[in-house]
Amino acid sequence: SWPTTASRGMFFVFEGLDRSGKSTQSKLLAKHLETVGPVKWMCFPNRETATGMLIDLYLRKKIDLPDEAIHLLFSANRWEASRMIVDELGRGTHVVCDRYAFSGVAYSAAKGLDFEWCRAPDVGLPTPDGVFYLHVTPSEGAKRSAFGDERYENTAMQTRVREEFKRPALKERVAWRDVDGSREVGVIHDEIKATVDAIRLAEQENGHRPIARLWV
Ligand code: FDM
Ligand code: MG
Repeated sequence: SWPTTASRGMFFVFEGLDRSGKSTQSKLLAKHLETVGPVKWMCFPNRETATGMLIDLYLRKKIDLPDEAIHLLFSANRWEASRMIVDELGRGTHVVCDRYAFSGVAYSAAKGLDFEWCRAPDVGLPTPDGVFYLHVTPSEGAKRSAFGDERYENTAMQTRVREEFKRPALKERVAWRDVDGSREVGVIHDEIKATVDAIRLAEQENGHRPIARLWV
């Protein structure tokens, strides 16, 4: 595990398909946590970094890359931020993240890459204290705004990704919670807020566990 101080920030991740509400809910949680202390909101891919610029070109279909190569770039994009995440948590800042390694594995495995091969490069990243998987039924998803024209934004791909997100190996030693994302924004937020506050209280009472490494 990573070295940490006695009191550290908590690390929460939002996962799900495109248009599942991750962005809205992660920002609402960040706002809620700001009432108790400093918060850092982040998203993956971070398109601003060196690897992120290539990822952005790939997603906007300006460049092509082999499935293996883009998979490793997505993972590298997280490793670029890993030290910063650990440092922020160590400083007592809560970190809220829109997508993480779980999207990395689910989207690449959905393209046909071997699941364990996909998981390997992300093994050892900082583990979240809670993952909220927002799920919406395909019919609810269809009611939401139309897909954009980035790569992966089509029904066939989303259907395959949904199946990959069900794999138990994705959730091994991970505090994973399925959240019904078909409900009203405020209802979903209240449920997540209650869970997060319970996790924070338990940590305060039992002492903070060190930040574990993902899938180790
Ligand atoms: N995506 C995202 C991946 O394929 N692998 C990853 O590791 C991550 C973090 O990139 F289709 C996909 C998921 C999505 C696309 O993400 C861009 P946003 O959240 O829609 O910007
Ligand atoms: Mg998208």
